[in-house]
Amino acid sequence: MELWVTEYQTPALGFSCKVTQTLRARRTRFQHLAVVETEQFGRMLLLDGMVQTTEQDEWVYHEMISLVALNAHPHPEQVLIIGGGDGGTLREVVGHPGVKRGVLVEIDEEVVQASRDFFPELCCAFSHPKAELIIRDGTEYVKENQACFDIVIVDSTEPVGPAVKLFSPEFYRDVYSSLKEDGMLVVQSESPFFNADVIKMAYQGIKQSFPITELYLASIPTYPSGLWSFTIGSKRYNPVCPVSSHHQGCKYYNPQVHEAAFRLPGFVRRIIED
Ligand code: AG3
Repeated sequence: MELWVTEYQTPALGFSCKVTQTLRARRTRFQHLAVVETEQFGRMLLLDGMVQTTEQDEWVYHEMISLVALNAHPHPEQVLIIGGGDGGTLREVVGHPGVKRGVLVEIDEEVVQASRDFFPELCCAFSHPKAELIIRDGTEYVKENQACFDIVIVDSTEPVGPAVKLFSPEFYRDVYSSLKEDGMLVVQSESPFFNADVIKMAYQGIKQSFPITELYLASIPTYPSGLWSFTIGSKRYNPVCPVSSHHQGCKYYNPQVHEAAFRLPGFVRRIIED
């Protein structure tokens, strides 16, 4: 019998992968978690039926959510990641030579456990000497930690379930306060084809607190529409800048991609300009 897993990316569109093995499928305290082995993309982590990461294309997202800000900031020493319990973003952060400490605050420890059990390429980050793992609600953590981070990365799920708060102007204000005076925030802000409302919400919310707000894009085959966006809020440094960057070992990110990622097609520009 053939088994397929389908993410309903819109009410009228499904993205399906052939499954060779179901490795975990259970409800955690916060969400439904599944890990399946797919023929096309290797192991895949899904939360509430939405693809979070796969062995075959995780590097695009994890490089692009981390390295743009890490290379635009002149001294990215203290970095906080909210969400990202699979460890992929943490791996990029602690692998950056300028970083002294990468703190990951994840609400659902079962995501971390799934990564430890099934994604060796991601969970290797947890044992890195610069890494610190905290199981907690990130919104509380940022309120209690003022003016101490150079970069905050929000590696959240979609704005449903535990992640709703992570897309609010109040949360962006708290992140602003948790950053040093020249700090930067990066969030994953969904697909311009299917989630223009989320992009608008993130962009406008960040703009209320940060003097510099910029959107950039990357191509991720397993996410809805394949075209994904990230939004940066910056207190001082303009991320749209030439970088002589750290990119050894990268498969997607390099200095040219850094500059190109901020060049937006007309329909994307209009989402943030309206
Ligand atoms: N977090 C963003 C995943 C969003 C995917 N959305 C979807 N499949 N509808 C990924 C976490 C990886 N560290």
